[in-house]
Amino acid sequence: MNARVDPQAMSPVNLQHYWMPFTDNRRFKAKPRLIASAKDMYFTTIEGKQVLDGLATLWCVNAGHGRPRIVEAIRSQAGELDFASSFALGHPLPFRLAERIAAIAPQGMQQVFFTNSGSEAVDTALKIAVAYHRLRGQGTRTRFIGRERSYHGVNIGGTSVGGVAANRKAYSGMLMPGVDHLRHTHDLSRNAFSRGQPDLGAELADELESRIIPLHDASNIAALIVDPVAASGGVLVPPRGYLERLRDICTRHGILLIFDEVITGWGRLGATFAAQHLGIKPDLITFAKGITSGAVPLGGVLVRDSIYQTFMGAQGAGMEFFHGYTYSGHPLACAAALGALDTYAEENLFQAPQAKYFEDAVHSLKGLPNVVDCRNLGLIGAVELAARPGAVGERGYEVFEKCWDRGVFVRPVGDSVAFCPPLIAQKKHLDQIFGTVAEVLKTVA
Ligand code: PXG
Repeated sequence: MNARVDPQAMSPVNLQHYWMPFTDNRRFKAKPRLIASAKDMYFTTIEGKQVLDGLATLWCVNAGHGRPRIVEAIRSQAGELDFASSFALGHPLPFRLAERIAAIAPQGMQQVFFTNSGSEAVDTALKIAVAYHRLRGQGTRTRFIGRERSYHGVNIGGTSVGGVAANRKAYSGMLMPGVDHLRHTHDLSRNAFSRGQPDLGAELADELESRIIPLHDASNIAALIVDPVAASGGVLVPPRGYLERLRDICTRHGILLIFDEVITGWGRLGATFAAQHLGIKPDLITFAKGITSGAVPLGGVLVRDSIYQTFMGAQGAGMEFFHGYTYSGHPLACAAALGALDTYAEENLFQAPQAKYFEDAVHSLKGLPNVVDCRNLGLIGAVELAARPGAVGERGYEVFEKCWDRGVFVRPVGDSVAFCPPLIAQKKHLDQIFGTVAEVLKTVA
């Protein structure tokens, strides 16, 4: 652990002008936590303190921080070609990257559309779904089904299909029409302390066919979107058989199934995507975060070949899909992604090597004060605490702050505390994370 403190970062930082995203700005600015540098599993704060990254920072630094292949790829690409667009012009990198992704993607999903973020990937997937149905003469299929407590980013489409109430509240009047939601799958009365996928709850999928499809009619529904593990919704692991049932129902009714794999992709569960780990075939997969191990923003949509072929087979000449971002396929992002994929492959990180040790560590928290659930899948997990009466989220936040003070970064999601370490985490890192959380839980009333 070499503390490397940037002298510039040590100079006082004026906190006034930066409006921080998804942050209690007033609380943060009263007690800031500023990172100066990061290497492998550790941050160094501007005070020179080492903090273990127990959340792959924001569920994305899957290869760990400052990994040489990624750093070098970005550095050399910046000197070679800083930017060329992909609008009727091109450069080799996004083609190369798409080829690399296709080689490790699910069979039959060999086409990639690039965006800059998960939010853009989600809105792109929704547009692909509607445009696809229209091209096939099913232009009435414009509705979407999401799920309570699922998170699909912050753009209008993603906020509309998302099911995190706090993210929707202020924008109720501007959300997309024509969206309905399945109920979420969290049920501690039946599934508390499940290791891996809970045994009970597959039947929750049936609501799609028994309630939602009859209400709207399948001929009006474009797609269902779900995150295989609802991560920022509280790490909700899908019951055994649940996603399979959703797949079957969608197939029966011509509804596309979108897996939002922004967090579950890139090795998090022990395969490139959750779809492969769980053996389920979605029609579209959205991804972001881990594709570059967080080093440069990049997202995208992986598309079933038959959907792409529908666009390419459309009548008449001209652009097939009226959609794209200035920075779709940005050279620096593609270079970072190629460096990340090299790192993942060389170190076999997609096998989530410590998943079993992680499971035992998460469940070792059972029995500590206020713990009502421990849950996990692959290298993602959570401990849920009973909420304080009248102060939902406060207990979770206190655990987060006290862990930080003791040199471990984890994320509070309401009164759950989420764990999502970089895939390079070794046993000693997991011992530090869960040892610290256990110590802290004993001090939190
Ligand atoms: N889908 C999923 C499943 C995500 O987790 C997005 C889409 C959006 O990605 P971008 O790159 O646009 O942020 C995400 C992002 C949290 C938290 O509270 C999680 C995310 C973003 C912000 C906060 O844990 N995930």
